[in-house]
Amino acid sequence: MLKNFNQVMNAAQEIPPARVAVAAAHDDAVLEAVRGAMELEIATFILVGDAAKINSLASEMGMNLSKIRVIDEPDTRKAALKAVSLVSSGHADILMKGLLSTAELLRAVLDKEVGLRTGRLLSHSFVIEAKGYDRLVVMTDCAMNIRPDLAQKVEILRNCNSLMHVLGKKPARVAALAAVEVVNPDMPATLDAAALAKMSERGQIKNFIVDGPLALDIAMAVEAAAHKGLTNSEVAGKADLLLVPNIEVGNALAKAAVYFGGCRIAGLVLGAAKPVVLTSRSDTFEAKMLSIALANLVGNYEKDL
Ligand code: COD
Repeated sequence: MLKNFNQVMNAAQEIPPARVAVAAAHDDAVLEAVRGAMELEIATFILVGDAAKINSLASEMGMNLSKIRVIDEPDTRKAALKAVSLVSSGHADILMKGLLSTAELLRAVLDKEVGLRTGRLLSHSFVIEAKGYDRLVVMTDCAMNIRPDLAQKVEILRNCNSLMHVLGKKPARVAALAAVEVVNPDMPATLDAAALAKMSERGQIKNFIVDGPLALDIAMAVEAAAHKGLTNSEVAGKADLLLVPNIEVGNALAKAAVYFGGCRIAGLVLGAAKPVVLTSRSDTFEAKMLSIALANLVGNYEKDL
């Protein structure tokens, strides 16, 4: 079981390095992550972006680019398509977001010609390391699907299969998040959460134990669950995975974890032909490096499936 990001980094160093194609790589945090990942030998890189900016940033940082292929494409949309095509053509194993918007990168991933579509729904997962917890906690979907319906929430969970396997959480305990623990027709999130819990109970969702609706405190704190009398839930207080109702909740939750909680975070798009490293542009180089390590572990596991 991988209980924290140090264990994730160690595990990633034990498997072959991934070949990563970076879209719009002309960014200092991206280049720091590239340098860090190469030093730890968890990845090699092809950088697509504004080559003049990449070279000048690298020289300011004292970074040696001699072992890295740089493809000059200053236009971010074209850089995204080029990086995606390097992955879909087998020249790279993982796609990584650089200095461009999430929507721009995702549109390239969904491109009908060169994209990484699989016919499945693609979704995003954050993994957070929160102080005081004995496990890494996954949050999904905080960045891609804006307002998923019930069927899409089931797909979003299924996309987490490999990630939860890599983290050693099978079956993973899933809290379908809402604001309360009772079904309230005025709060649509509670209806989906209750349906997902029943689907899980009836075996319609494999590899996960889902309970909901659950508020965040009840999902994460055993004492809070006991206080509210939720002592017979298999998930309350023990959640491994937080399934959020929509992108606003997810985005705020993930950013609160980083900015208020000081958590380390990693982010991936799952369900595509290959894993995609997708963190916010403002995330640290460490978050990007942790995401590369995790993406490599997930990709390495999936190649043997
Ligand atoms: N999985 C698989 N296929 C998809 C998905 C998905 N999640 N989303 C769209 N598609 C396919 C559709 O079936 C269609 O064939 C094509 O892509 C276009 O669909 P649209 O018109 O809905 O797509 P877009 O380009 O308008 O939007 C897709 C985005 C992923 C860009 C959009 O959902 C989006 O902007 N998401 C939020 C991203 C974001 O801003 N995140 C910020 C937080 S960091």
